[in-house]
Amino acid sequence: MSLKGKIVFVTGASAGIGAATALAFAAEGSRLLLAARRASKLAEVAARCLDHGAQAVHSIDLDVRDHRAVQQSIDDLPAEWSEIDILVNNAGLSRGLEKLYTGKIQDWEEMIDTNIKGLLYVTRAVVPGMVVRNRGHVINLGSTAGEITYPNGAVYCATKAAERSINDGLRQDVLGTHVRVTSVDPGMVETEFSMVRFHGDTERAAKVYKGIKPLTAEDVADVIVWAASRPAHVNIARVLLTPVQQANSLLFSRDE
Ligand code: NDP
Ligand code: 8X3
Repeated sequence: MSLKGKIVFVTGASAGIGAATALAFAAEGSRLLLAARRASKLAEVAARCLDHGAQAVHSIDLDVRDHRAVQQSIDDLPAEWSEIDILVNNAGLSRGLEKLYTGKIQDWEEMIDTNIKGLLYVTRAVVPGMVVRNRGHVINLGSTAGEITYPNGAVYCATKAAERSINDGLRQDVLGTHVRVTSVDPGMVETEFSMVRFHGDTERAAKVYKGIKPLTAEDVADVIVWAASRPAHVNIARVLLTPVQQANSLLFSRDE
């Protein structure tokens, strides 16, 4: 299926997987609707998308945790941007890596509000239009963390397990329409993710990837574009991808 001219809405497009996904769709000649909180980073990605071949780019300064702002920004879209073809529900984060009984409630709330509630708010605002038009594709970012919970990560893993349920539930709820629903579930990807998790502790973040060649954001973007470009009658339900040195969220083979 050609992605040329399709309107692709990517949340969390200012960095990492979201930015790489925007660039990958740009190279297909799509029209990019980009959202994140850091407007200056988003502007840089928008400019690069145009250089990469995007037909057009429209950026929205948006915090997905604010459900009124999410609905308003979809309602306020200029007419030429309102018929979203593909939604990439990518905005997300982890905060902290510690035992549940010592975890910080603020960290939990940020993860739950962003990864679960934010994803729901954006889905709720965008999917009704897809159902009315009887076409569209929602691609959610899951994780190996949603499959197998790892120590000290219970709340982040729970948010990704929730993503999995929401992904499967939405696919059932749009049955009878031509809307497609996919979860792309990566293992370890080197992005700003660990820096955000450890609140800017670069040394701790670097240790996560020690002795491993992690996935790149581009590897994940590649899978997202692949899922979106299958023929219209094909729905990819879920793709699980890891670095070759990772078997699942618990088992790694690190170089000495
Ligand atoms: P990054 O930290 O590099 O990027 C996260 C993106 O999400 C940023 O663009 C950030 O933008 C945006 N974001 C965070 N909070 C909000 C918010 N409240 N509203 C709007 N945008 C927000 O991480 P990744 O690219 O690695 O992560 C992207 C997704 O992939 C996440 O859902 C993550 O859980 C998932 N994932 C990541 C893996 C990894 O190992 N890196 C593996 C498996 C899944 P801004 O700060 O400008 O708002
Ligand atoms: C991100 C991958 O293993 O750091 O979802 O949780 S992991």
